[in-house]
Amino acid sequence: RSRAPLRGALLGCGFFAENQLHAWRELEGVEIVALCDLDAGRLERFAASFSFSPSACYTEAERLFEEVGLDFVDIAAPTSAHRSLITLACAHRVPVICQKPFATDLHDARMMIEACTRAGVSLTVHENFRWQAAVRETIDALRDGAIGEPFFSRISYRSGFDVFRAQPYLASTKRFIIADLGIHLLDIARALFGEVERLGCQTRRVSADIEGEDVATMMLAHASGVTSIVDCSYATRQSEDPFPQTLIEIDGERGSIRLLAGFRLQIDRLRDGRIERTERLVAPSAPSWSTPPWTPIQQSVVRFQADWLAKLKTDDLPETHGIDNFHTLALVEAAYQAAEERRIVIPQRW
Ligand code: NAD
Ligand code: 89Y
Repeated sequence: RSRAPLRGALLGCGFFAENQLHAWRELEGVEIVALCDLDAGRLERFAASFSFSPSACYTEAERLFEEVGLDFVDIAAPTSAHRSLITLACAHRVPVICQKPFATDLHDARMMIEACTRAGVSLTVHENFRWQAAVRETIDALRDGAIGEPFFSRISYRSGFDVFRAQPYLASTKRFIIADLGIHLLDIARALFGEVERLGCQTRRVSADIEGEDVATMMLAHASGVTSIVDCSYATRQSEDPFPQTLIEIDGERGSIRLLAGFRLQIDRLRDGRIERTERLVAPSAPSWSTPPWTPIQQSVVRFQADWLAKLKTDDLPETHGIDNFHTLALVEAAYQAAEERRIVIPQRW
């Protein structure tokens, strides 16, 4: 007998929530039964475009939690709203998925993780870049031992794409590219090479029209012995903009991996004294609702959410559970501190 679908609510119905809702609708055994947004107009437009009845729509999360029986909430509201929403979820014993950056600082992060632990509620951070097809193939190639022990990497994201059109709030935030985008690259660095012992960082603001930094270059010393350079820019003008691709280079004792623009995964392996090259396309398959150039991100949302559902069935922790993601957030904090104080910083550990 098939089980009743899990009942979820989407809290925050803005730009990115659309992807999350589309993705839930692609997956079996789950249904978003209620929506919540503080902005009634936005909520109404969102609900209409996804055919929700007005009775499933709430402008106050508290009322939603009181009136709707839920198996989980998916929080796509801004970071500043996360703590109060997670506190409510804990009070109602409802498992949480929460968008990145999940906390405004590490103290906030600790409070939320501890509250969820006390309430016996699972907390998973919606960290999706490591689920992009091309990035996951790169992670798998490294873990399969394709190039032996890695010692150097560059994880790079350079674009001039106008992200402010869909996400205007990014122009007025004091902390921009590391908190918004670098966070994903730092998470990929952790997925590839593990925890970080020391971090240095240089930032710049190139665009005169925004408040925060739009360029950052970080150097990470991983406990595993790998050095990685994590660099990101939204000020890079190129005739062929790779947005939103992350490019990755990894050097290992027995070869090298290159994730190149155009989703080309190139692996050079040392075999019998010679270097042999393989290359394959690791492009994402586009969901029917995808809106290029966002396809790789949109596909990763489906994969992240599918993994969350799968882990629920096996009782395993999703990769980016709260404590795991605390370490990604700690790298973001360390990067800002390193840039501001012009020194190497030791990231906090849980
Ligand atoms: P947005 O401003 O377009 O949407 C956020 C919505 O949340 C707004 O409609 C707002 O009214 C609503 N909201 C605010 N406080 C609320 C509350 N207390 N309860 C209910 N609703 C509330 O923002 P966005 O671009 O959709 O970003 C939302 C989150 O998603 C951010 O944390 C952002 O970093 C993240 N994001 C993630 C990715 C990714 O690839 N993982 C991409 C883009 C954005
Ligand atoms: O908000 C950002 C994210 O998480 O992925 C890309 C993005 O939408 C713009 O930098």
